Amino acid sequence: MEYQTFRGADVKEALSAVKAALGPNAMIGSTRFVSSDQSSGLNQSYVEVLAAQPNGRATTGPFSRGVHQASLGERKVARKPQSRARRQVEHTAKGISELEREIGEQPYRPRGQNDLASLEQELMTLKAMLQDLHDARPPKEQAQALLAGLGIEGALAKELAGGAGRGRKKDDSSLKDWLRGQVARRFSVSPGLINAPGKQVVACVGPTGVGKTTTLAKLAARARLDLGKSVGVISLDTFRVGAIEQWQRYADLMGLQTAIAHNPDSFRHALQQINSDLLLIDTPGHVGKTASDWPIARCLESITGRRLDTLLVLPAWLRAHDVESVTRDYDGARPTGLVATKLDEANRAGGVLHSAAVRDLPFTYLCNGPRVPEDISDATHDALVSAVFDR
Ligand SMILES: Nc1nc2c(ncn2[C@@H]2O[C@H](COP(=O)(O)OP(=O)(O)OP(=O)(O)O)[C@@H](O)[C@H]2O)c(=O)[nH]1
Ligand SMILES: [Mg+2]
Repeated sequence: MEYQTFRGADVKEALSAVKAALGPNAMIGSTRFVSSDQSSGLNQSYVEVLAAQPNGRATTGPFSRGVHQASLGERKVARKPQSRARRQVEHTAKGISELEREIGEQPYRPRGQNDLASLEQELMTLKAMLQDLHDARPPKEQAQALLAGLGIEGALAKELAGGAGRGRKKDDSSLKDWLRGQVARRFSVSPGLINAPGKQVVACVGPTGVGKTTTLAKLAARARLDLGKSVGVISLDTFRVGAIEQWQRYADLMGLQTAIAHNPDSFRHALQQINSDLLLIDTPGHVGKTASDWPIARCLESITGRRLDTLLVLPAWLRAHDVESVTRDYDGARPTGLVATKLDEANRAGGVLHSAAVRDLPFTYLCNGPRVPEDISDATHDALVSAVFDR
């Protein structure tokens, strides 16, 4: 099918030009709103429509360059606006009458009178076209598009969206509800980790600056103030400036036993010194690529006789691909659970689900701010689904 180009001040005007040249059954290949470079001092914007005859034969239009221009009011179109223009392209594959029906209800306003209203009308038309295209996609693709908007991608998105086509056709809102159920079923949670009876050790591992120390301080405060437990901290972070002083301040405020360990030997020594109900292990973010670069795994291995939970801490704004590779980087620490931090800073929080997917780890805590101890909550299924979907 050979397409010709038609231009007008707005969609309606361009379609009139199409109709005049190709007749009422013309097929529309695409419409686009073209906004040309204002610094050139030439005309700023117009609508361009590519159209062809339904039988596929091109006709010779009334304009020698093959571009059909409606009057465009008093405005002149730059000769080569495409080279510098910003474009919004919409492929429609629609008949002209269908398009005209869509915009028919809206009153025509000449561009010069009310540019803003006219622009709004065009945007509404484009939006309606996009929605049509979205609705015409198979349900599985629609579900994957919704998941992509939440930061859930690739194989995980495919897996969660599988089965979206079964049963009655779903609109966007019921498809979203269905996906919430999928996420709740697919991922496990382990809320109330520090509420367990008996002696317990919780270590936080993860990249630099993700919120390990802050999360542990929140847990220390909860255990001390809400549960009345004795709490000790061993910090393996001799790397970051101020790390030791930071724990000393928390220790003074909350009455914690603290120790610093520089290597596996001093760690074992500290383990014998601290006999609290809950022992927290803080680690530096820096991670070497080999086990010998990173003695923390050996430290954690020396913990016996107490339940050990090693939590991989990841910020909720991390993208899926990075989440997966960071999760693999921390295999050496043998994480048993996940903490998603910085939910308050994330536009999309679905990326962290990729960590649980690659290593089948449960979510334990969700952190949505830096305040100690307020900004932490147990990772229940409801809280996890809401963190991912209700942003
Ligand atoms: N907005 C927001 N900030 C957070 C959150 N958790 C921690 N922070 C802030 O993030 C910064 C880094 O937090 P830390 O707890 O020191 O991070 P870390 O992982 O221990 O960092 P390193 O020890 O340097 O590896 C601090 O300014 C915290 O206040 C959170 O959930 N939301
Ligand atoms: Mg730290």
